[in-house]
Amino acid sequence: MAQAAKFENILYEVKPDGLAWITLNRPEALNSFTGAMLGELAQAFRQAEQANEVRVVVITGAGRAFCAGQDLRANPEAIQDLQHWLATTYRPMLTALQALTKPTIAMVNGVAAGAGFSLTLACDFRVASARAKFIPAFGKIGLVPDSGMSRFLPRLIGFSRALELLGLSRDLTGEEAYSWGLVNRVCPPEQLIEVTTGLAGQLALAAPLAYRLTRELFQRSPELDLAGALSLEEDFQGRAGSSADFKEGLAAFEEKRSPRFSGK
Ligand code: LHQ
Repeated sequence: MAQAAKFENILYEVKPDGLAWITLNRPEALNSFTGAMLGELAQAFRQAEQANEVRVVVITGAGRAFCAGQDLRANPEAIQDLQHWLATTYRPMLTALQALTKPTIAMVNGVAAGAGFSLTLACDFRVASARAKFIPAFGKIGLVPDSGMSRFLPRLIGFSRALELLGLSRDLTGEEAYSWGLVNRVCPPEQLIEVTTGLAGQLALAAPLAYRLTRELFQRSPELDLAGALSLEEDFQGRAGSSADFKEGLAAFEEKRSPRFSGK
């Protein structure tokens, strides 16, 4: 059953196919973040995590933009004390997003600037319209990357390219972002929903526990030496191997059919 929760700055809708669609909904300000919107996003991520029927979460923007980063007018306190603002508004939002055990996709329909660019990086996957633009923005106003960008971007595209983007305040089109390995899919704007839904549909069929543990292995391995990485793999494989999904995977193999994973 499709359901809609009440928010003022975002739209939240769960479709019958198990996709939760979260739409940043301030198109008149290019969906730039306000404190209220960041609070609603954190709440929506927690809601999606708790809802059993949600298999995949898609984040996008209403109108022509994905998100223009921090609203530079709406919250004067954000500009006065950036450290406090980041810690009390962006951090809870990003923590709730990272705590999602379900796959997350940023469907980048237009410009993604500053913290809006960062939000796309904090998602597991990025699907970009050819009309999308990734705009670092921070350097142009004398700021450093925030909202997780310093962690995510160099891991995705390497130190040198990340520093080129931020150091030169260089924008990337959707096509360039694809050729740099920053986005997983790029497509004409009119195919964006179809391509995103196709990817989400495939992810919804993946074994949820194995997906979650695989993501954590990749997140933690850069900080581990080989012995540490092997230990973590052994631990997680032990957990995956004692799951109902592993039994189902083996049964499906024997019966020459597609598996139906429950996440248990
Ligand atoms: C906006 C915004 C916006 C308000 C467009 N705010 N209205 C964290 C913590 C604390 C403080 C600071 O920051 C951070 C993290 C960050 O995110 S820093 C980066 C903040 N973002 C930016 O610097 C981007 C500013 N925006 C732009 O450079 C352009 O608007 C872009 C390149 C995104 C889009 O350009 P256009 O397609 O030419 O659109 P536009 O500039 O005409 O914008 C349309 C409207 O949206 C316009 O309003 P208006 O009333 O004049 O029609 C803009 O003022 C408004 N808007 N971004 N961030």
